[in-house]
Amino acid sequence: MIQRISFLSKYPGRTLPGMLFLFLVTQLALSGCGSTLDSEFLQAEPGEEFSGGDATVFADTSSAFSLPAPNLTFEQNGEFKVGNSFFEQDWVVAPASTTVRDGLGPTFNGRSCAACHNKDGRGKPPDTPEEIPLGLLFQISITGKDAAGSPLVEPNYGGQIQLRSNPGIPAEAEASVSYVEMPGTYGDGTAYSLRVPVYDFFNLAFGDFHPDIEISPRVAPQMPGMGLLEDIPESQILALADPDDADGDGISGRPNQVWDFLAVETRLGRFGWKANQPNVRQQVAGAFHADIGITSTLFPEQNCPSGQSECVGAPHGGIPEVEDDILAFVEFYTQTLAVPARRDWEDQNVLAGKQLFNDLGCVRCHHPQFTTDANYVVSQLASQTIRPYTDLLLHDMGEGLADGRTDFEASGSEWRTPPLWGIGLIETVSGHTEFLHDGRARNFAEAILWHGGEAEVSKEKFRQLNAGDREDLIRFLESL
Ligand code: HEC
Ligand code: HEC
Ligand SMILES: [Ca+2]
Ligand SMILES: [Ca+2]
Ligand SMILES: [Ca+2]
Repeated sequence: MIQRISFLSKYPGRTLPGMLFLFLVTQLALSGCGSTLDSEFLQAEPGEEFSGGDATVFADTSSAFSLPAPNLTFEQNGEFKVGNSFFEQDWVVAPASTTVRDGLGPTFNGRSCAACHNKDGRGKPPDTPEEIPLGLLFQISITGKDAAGSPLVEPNYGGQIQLRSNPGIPAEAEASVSYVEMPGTYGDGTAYSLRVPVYDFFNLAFGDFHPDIEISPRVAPQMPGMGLLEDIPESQILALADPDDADGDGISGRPNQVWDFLAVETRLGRFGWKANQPNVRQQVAGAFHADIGITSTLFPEQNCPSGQSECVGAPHGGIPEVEDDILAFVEFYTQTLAVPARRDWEDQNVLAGKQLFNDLGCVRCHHPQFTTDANYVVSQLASQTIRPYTDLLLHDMGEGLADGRTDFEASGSEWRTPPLWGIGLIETVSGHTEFLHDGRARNFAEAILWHGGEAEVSKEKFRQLNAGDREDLIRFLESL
């Protein structure tokens, strides 16, 4: 039996044209808002090309996301290289002669970190309904939370759908992605089309999904700058939160509060599309566990729901499968990947686009600048002026983008503002421009046009721009 998840089905009784009508009504209501332009950003700020402070690299080739922070010591560069090798190489089925890299699965989504974060870049949904998703995965849960605030796992399938498995072990399901086009027009009459994803799940190996299943499709983000994001002082992030919209600008911004397995308490969430991971260590160990099937001291149990007998009975690759020192190398590697410098930051059109990025209110969520904390495990990343263009907070982005899955404090329509640094190089590194949490946007314009909820006013101002201004704003994004 096929289970289908589509974003159209969230509008009960409404077919596509009815949904378009909804969009139109909102647009009319908002088109009265004007913006007063000031010219604060029409000049380059000193040093603004250094997106990652001292951890910036001037690189614009396909390896632009893969370089270490330039100021690592000789010894640290060695650790980075070891971490890099464990990030790139495939894990193998246990038992194997290469005991340091065995323990893959029994079920998994990718054989290595790099399988999804190829060249440390951005994953994407499959090009055809026949292709098995790789850089796109599905986190799942059922309605409710456990004592730690975590989403409740689906009883037969766990917290994620593993589409791949070792020989003799059933993969949990097959999945296929297709799209329905949803046409729209800019204020100047130019037509565009947005694609609405539709997900089909079939060959479910352990029975139908629980009736209350919530499914969140997510693509693999690019890797640069994770250590710098980890070192943004919590106080600076919380200062940007406005949960009740006290300043009345229509934008709230809430921190996610998530379970930290090492600290054994709730901490500010920073990583992932809903900020459901508190730090790089847990993000990396969680990826080993859920994505590759590799246990660690942080997540020591094989990722096998109890009803999956072949999975439960399969040989493991050691206790744990990834040793603590290797986990630490991959953590260090992830923390110290440099951020590429801006390109064309002094170009007049780019600066005009930057002005628009300010005037349209994009900066209210894509917060331009922070100073990292003076204390950090990698001292070279401390006290840096960085320009990540994120507030690391959750925002309600409207029904159109909603996955309907709660994730700790994040509701079904809330997403973490993604960092925009490096985003202009995704095309060079990863060979595509498929943006947003599930890769549904095919370019920058579509990514902006999908913004709704708290970003509806910003989106609408963008839709009303003339073609030249739209182009300038996109030139700015390309320069990040
Ligand atoms: C099957 C594909 C896949 C594999 C394999 C994988 N990842 Fe990921 N990675 C993702 C997805 C999807 C996300 C977003 C997860 C979320 O939103 O919760 C992600 C998120 C991340 C993030 C957070 C990025 C951010 O912007 O917050 C880091 C860091 C990361 N992965 C590192 C790793 C490491 C290290 C490995 C190997 C141990 C790995 N990943 C393996 C798909 C993958
Ligand atoms: C209310 C907060 C908010 C505002 C205002 C906002 N954004 Fe976003 N932006 C987000 C969030 C949250 C996402 C992720 C949504 C998703 O993936 O479903 C996002 C995603 C994006 C992406 C895709 C990023 C990626 O990694 O795939 C781009 C590009 C972007 N925004 C640009 C803009 C521009 C340009 C503006 C102004 C016209 C703007 N945003 C206004 C919150 C905001
Ligand atoms: Ca394993
Ligand atoms: Ca599973
Ligand atoms: Ca506000």
